[in-house]
Amino acid sequence: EQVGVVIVGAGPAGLVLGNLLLDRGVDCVILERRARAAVEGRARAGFLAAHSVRVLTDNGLAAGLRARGRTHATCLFRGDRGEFTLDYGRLGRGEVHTVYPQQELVRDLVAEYLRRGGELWFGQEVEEISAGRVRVRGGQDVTGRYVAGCDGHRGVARRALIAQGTRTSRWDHGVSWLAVLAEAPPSMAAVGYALHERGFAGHMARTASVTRYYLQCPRGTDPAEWSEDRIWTELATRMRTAEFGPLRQGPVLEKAVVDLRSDVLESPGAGRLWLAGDAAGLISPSAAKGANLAVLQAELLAHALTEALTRGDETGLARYAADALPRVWRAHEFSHWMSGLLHGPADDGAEARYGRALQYARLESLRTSRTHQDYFAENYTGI
Ligand code: FAS
Repeated sequence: EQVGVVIVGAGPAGLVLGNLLLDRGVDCVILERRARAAVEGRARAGFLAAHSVRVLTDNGLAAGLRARGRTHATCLFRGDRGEFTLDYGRLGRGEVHTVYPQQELVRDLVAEYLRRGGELWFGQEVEEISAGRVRVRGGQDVTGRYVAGCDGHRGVARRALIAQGTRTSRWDHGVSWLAVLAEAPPSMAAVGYALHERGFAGHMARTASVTRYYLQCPRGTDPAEWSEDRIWTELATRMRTAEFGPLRQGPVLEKAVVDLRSDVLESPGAGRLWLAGDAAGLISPSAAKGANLAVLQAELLAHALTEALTRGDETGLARYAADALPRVWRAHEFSHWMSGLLHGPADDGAEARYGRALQYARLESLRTSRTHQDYFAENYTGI
């Protein structure tokens, strides 16, 4: 029989959407290709924006992050002219981040969705989506009045919408990051961004005993080229530990290469297929926005689908793009600016020298201009 909404994907977008729909009395089912343990164990994002915390709190989904999340309100920048700290919680709109690992949030959202009586089928890979019908590999078709594609950037839903003629806008930042997860306490109380002629290095707490580090690396880098020793040595160089003190080291739990690319679908849905999260567009992790945009879009889409299914009013769906895209593009613009701040040119020569001078001019402006610091804080934590 037909449900109200078939949701493809149990990541932040699909799970927030499913919980909000159940809360509004809309029947839905979530189809997730991975096993529950895999979904709940995948370490990715870690910084929740104030808006995301508000959405989760207002919808009874914030018990875990309230109990175990930690507010974060400072970031520091290191360059060849020293370091400075921005207490962004006292700048701009005074908003802070909540540090809460994405896999913990996903675990909370799965538990709450099931507690609310939601149907969530793990190990069900969707092969095809057409006009409200979803074909599951080796299983039966599931039909819904609407389908919500929350299956990430390489998902079926995105391909289905592009096949219907939706165009993408895309940007390749030309930079890759070696994303490292270390079993080591944070080395500093702030988010650390280090600019260095050898490339960017980043430090982001995840929990009291696990820290994420990033190292800018050439496109096409194989993570296997980076031994633990080489990782810590390079981080020490770029983080200028000789000048600012040592990093707290520990075993590397995970290392992966992330190519910094961004794209946005010009329309995140049409007819009976509507997308949210990475399926609707990918944003580079430079400014830690991806999971936060997923929550933003899930809330907007939950409202629009509820109106359509309970009152037959599709105005919200027709407005979804107009409501979501200005905020999505604001996040992309800031993330793009941030990428230009963090990453200097790899090669040398007149253009590279010009690019590096711009990079340091941005840093100097952020260090000295209170107006720029307010702008930074508002966009860094805002969505
Ligand atoms: P997801 O990719 O999380 O979820 C999609 C789900 O759909 C998956 O569970 C997948 O198994 C399932 N699926 C896919 N195809 C399917 C099919 N055919 N059938 C059924 N199920 C299917 N964002 C931040 O905000 N802050 C950060 O600090 C941050 N750091 C990051 C660090 C790294 C290394 C990476 C890779 C990303 C980071 N991100 C960060 C971005 C990241 O968190 C994403 O934006 C976020 O997971 C998006 O959530 P979803 O749109 O739900 O997609």
